[in-house]
Amino acid sequence: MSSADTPTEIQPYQQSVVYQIYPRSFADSNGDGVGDLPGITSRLPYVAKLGVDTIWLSPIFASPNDDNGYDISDYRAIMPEFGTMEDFEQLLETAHSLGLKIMLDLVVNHSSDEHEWFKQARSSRENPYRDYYIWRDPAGFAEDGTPLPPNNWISFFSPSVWEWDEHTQQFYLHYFSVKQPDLNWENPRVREEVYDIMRFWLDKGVDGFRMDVINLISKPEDFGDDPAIAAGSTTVPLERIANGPRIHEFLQEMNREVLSHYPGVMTVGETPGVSTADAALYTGFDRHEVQMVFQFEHMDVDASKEGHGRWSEDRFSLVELKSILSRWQHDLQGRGWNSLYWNNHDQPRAVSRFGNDSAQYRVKSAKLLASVLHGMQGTPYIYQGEELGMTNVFFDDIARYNDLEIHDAWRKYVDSGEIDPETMLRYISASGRDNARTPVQWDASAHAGFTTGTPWLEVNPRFSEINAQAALEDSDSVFYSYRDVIAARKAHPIFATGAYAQLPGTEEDPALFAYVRMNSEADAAASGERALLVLANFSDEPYEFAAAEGNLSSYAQYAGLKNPQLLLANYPEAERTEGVLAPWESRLYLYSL
Ligand code: TEU
Ligand code: CA
Repeated sequence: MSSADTPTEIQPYQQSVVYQIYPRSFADSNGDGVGDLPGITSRLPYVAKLGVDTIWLSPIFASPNDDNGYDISDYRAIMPEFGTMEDFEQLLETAHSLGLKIMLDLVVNHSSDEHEWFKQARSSRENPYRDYYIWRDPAGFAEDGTPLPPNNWISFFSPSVWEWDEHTQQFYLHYFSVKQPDLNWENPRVREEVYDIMRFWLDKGVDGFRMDVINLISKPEDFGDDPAIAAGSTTVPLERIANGPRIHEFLQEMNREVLSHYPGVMTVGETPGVSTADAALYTGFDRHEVQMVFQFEHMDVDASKEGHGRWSEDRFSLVELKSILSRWQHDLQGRGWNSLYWNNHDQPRAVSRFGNDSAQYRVKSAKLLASVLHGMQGTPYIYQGEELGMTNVFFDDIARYNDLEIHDAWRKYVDSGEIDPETMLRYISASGRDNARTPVQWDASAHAGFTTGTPWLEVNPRFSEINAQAALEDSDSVFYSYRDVIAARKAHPIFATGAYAQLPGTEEDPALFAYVRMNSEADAAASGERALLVLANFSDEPYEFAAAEGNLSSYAQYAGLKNPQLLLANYPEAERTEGVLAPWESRLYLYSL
């Protein structure tokens, strides 16, 4: 970006809005109960109607589906359940004809254990592919001869990050499941393989990549035991494994070797355990790494206080949420670029988590969340069904869940007696990943119109009320509010340029989220837009607020902001009260020159 006295040059990715599709759950075209590529293609006009310009497809590649495609066995092949390469080419062509770009999911921290590389690697210590993965000798042997893992680190999906390979008598490293061995990025041949895969897809015409846990690819130098785990912690030692010593070198190399040769390509790295200072390095405008990262701090606001990771049903604190998001806005302003998201395929549903999914407030609070997120600086990511206000689900039996993380947590906490089954089922319903993965609700027919067969994961029972057909027929639906906020972003450059600040004095307010986006003189002169004001009442009670009409006269620093134009509101004019924000009411004002 630029200095204060010249107008900001806005890059296309900074005005993009991305829609994430989880192919397994989006639309099934052939009745086998599993979403597929032709299903996606048939629904592209729906996505285009929303007004987004880019789609991120969660993995579509050959995979044994231990982690639903995040365990890839062939990076150049389409998962047979999803269709063929021709189906993909058709999808890409249709998307492009509708003005939609396609980003693929690049999952290269690990492969599947069924990838040919790993089959070779585990066949003998001398195999040329051995060094594609990370192998270690045991720390020793127990009295009964059991090999002891090289360290005590806990993985995301199973007790240890180490799995013993009987045949070659060494452990291999896996930060995720035992079927997701970590690739060895120290090996230049591995990096070349990855760059070749990227070129393969870019040459086919894809428009970008979302890079799975990309900040875990550079492994730490110190593989010593983790003291917190030794003292009883049961969570992944993220500080040790994230942002390793060669990470920036690797990303700059990837950029030099591949990305820089494809102008206009979009990139976002998924990066658990990044601070804003790290993010400024990953996304810094002059650093040539990635355009943006998915940070996780706001996903941790409602983490378990008992040390059970995500497994809890505690509500978040708005004060804490505001402080996190505001820090990210502030720290990346002019230095790097934010991604903005409330949910994805790994998170519970936004309206259930941050809003109120009761019949009374579901629609209002879903619309509020759209305005609050899209009003910030960054590139917004909408997760399929979010635009319908889809909600969390409750299944009364662990067997009805699919996600390996949920089943792993069940073994870890319920089978061990630490959490009782009823409580754990509530925790899963509040925070488990399958909340995001129930099929998209297209209409009120059987299985919500997702499939004519039996869906691989049950449909959320609220589908007769919450579905795309009903939303499209209702001009007051969540869908049209998303369409409006997306259109507003595209129409008004200030969404990209304005500097963010919470409205002074509201930081500690437990119900009100209020912020201003202020253009520099140069950006105001160039666009005619001076400021945005976003007001949102995150509560079931009315909120009295003098500035509710966009009247900021009591703030000296905003004295010049006059005659606000109400750009977005989630209550109709007849239901708006002066000086009061109704429950879950949000307003977004624009101040022009
Ligand atoms: O997620 C990585 C990650 O850090 C988490 O959000 C994680 O999945 C888990 O939910 C932590 O509790 C990425 C993918 O988005 C996820 O679907 C995969 O399972 C994971 O990597 C492994 O590829
Ligand atoms: Ca199918």
